[in-house]
Amino acid sequence: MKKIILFLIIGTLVLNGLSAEAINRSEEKNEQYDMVIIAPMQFYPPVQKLINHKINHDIQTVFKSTQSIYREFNGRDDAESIKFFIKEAIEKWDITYVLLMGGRSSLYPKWHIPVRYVLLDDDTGRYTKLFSDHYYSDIYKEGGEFEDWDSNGDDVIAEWGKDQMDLLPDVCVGRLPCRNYMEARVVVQKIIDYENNANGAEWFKNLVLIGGDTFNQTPGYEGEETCDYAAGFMDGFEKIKLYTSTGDLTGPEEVTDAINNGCGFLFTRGKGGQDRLRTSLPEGDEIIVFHNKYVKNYKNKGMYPVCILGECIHAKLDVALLNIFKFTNGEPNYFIQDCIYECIAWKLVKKNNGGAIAVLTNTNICYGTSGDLNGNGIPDDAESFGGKLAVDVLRFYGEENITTLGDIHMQTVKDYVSGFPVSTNKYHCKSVIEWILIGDPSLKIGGY
Ligand SMILES: [Ca+2]
Ligand SMILES: [Ca+2]
Ligand SMILES: [Ca+2]
Repeated sequence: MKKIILFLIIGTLVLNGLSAEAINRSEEKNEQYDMVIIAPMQFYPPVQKLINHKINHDIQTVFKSTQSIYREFNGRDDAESIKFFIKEAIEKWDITYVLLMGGRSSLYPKWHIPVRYVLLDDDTGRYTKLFSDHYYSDIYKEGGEFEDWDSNGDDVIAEWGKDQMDLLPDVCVGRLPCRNYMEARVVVQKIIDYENNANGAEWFKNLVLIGGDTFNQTPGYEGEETCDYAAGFMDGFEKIKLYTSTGDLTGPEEVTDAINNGCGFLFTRGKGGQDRLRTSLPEGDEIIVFHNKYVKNYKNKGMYPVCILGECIHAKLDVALLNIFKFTNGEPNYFIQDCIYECIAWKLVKKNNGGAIAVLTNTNICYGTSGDLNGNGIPDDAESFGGKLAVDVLRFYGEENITTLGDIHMQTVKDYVSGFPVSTNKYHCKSVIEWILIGDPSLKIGGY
């Protein structure tokens, strides 16, 4: 046993040494790249496999280890060092996509790749800060200066009411928040299988829509109305409507069946949860639609949907068992679920031989509305906040024919930032900074 452990340790050391050289060589090779993958050195073998696959499809891709970033760049913290590197990668290599490959490291509240916390209290009485990957996408202020999200220069980054943030994205960012080597291996294999095999497949043409009565206290089935509106952009897709009003959605079983039958997209609008998604039946009883405990039932090998989960907090990536110490120390933003409930978005993407290829969702509490008060025939829920961002994924795919996932995510953000007062209204600001892509931003939707 001792010998095996020794071998593994030595193996890692050798690997680290070799990879660093290989990376330096590959950096010198090209002048231009489409994508950079940022990951800790220990994920290098699956990253290299993904790079080979991407290059086969003419997405010129390069690896940059977090270790080398921290050596070469001198930000105020690790996140800023990574952002300095991304800026250089844009200017030196003209990159379009940044894949952050790394999340929490194991049980510890440490990060393979950190998130940026934003201090914004939305008065919902729950969270006074949230994290955002949009930080890595908003590289420049208007005029081209580096956007540090600390406009008042007090060294407190991203403080609502004090720091003005540009919020216009400059590069497409997606994250695969792998905690370990095994997770990295699984998600890389899923991406390769998907991009090589989804094209022309029957299952891809299925669009699953999941909704019910989001707000019992107001008339109408808000979730279903938003789903119907989103479905209107998807000509040529078979719409599979799992709605509570029709009796087609009564619990998690119908959702499991729909996933196992295969679908290209799965769109939901209901009530959120870190490890679950809920909606209501006509008589008002709440049902669970998704839950971590059902993910093991998804046996859709090779038929992985892009999931648009338009609810709260499905991408709460900062869960770690040892948050328990922060929790007991009275940190206002940690709750017991932040110690024990893995988030559903990552659970779906990292599932081996099943689940999702990517999830677009929110890292914190998001908002919804009801009815059509502005009388334009469009449900108001689909016109602002998380509802609009979710709907716009299908709009940019179905109507604008954008087929690369990161481009779509970036367009939804640009559209939101230009249409709403994100720098003066904290609810609009929060809506856009919490909207995250859990997946490969260069993913070719529907495969090659
Ligand atoms: Ca500041
Ligand atoms: Ca209602
Ligand atoms: Ca309306």
